[in-house]
Amino acid sequence: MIKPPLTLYLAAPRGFCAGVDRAIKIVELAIAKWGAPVFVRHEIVHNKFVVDSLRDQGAVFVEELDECPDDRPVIFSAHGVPKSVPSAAQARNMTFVDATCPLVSKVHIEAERHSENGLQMVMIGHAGHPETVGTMGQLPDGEVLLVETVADVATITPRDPAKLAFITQTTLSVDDTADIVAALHARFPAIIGPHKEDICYATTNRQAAVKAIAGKIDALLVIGAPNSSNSKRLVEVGRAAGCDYSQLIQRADEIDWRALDGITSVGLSAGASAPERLINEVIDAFAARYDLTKEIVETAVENVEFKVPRVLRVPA
Ligand code: 10E
Ligand code: SF4
Repeated sequence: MIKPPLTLYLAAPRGFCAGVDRAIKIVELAIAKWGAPVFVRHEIVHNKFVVDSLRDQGAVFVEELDECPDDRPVIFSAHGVPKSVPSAAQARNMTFVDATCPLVSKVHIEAERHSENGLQMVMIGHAGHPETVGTMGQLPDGEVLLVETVADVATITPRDPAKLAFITQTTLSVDDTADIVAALHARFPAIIGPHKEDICYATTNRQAAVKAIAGKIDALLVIGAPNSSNSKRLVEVGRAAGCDYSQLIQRADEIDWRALDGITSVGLSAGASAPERLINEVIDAFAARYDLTKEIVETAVENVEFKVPRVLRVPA
């Protein structure tokens, strides 16, 4: 069979970020240290394949702390938890390890600092997402006003418009967030916040890499889970940058080959929680059907690494 030619543009960076890498290591090291079962509150990262593989190693995934016994260790997911969660674990004398990404913890600390300075917070984020729930839960109810869109900015009613600060979820669209931040500054000139927003390096870099390929491709495939905020944003960025056929897939068997009929170039990226083996699986699936030329489009080099908590470090 003669295979049709196809160029596969591989966005770089893509896939695992330092916070995901650390969170997975935390679960593995906790199982090695304490044995199975180790409980994990919420999916450690939003990826079924990561979760399944840790479950095979002895992790038990639950949504709430109430579902964990007092006498087994529990890990909090990389997305962060409201303050009430570690407090409840402490009250029950549980062993717990917080796998919240340090870049999410940084936002928690920002919120607390502003609140101590008498400012009410505005959070730009997605309602109900565990990171937003965790970050808002650093402060008492009512202290954080959530905005999801530019239109929401007009609807919030702060206690004192002169005493406001904003924070953001780390995985938002860089461009959409810039618009929301501009609307906040326009309505509340005294609002203070980070230099731009709190979107992390990994989110920013993956979106920039997708933008760099979107103009050259007939289709974009992003590997990631339907509940992965940063992965979904990559699909939106691809569409906004001109690639109309931008799709989120969990793995190779979700590729709609009929929709790709007649195309000659495809872009491939992966969310921060998608393992590289799923990326390789997709590349192999293309290689089986096409005479493939691979081009890596690298827009940034990442060398961020986060240490695991001291309790899990092997003594030297
Ligand atoms: O849904 P998200 O993108 O927030 O999470 P994820 O598990 O897909 O990727 C890792 C990102 C985290 C932990 C949030 N900063
Ligand atoms: Fe941390 Fe960013 Fe990865 Fe979230 S996406 S875990 S904030 S590095």
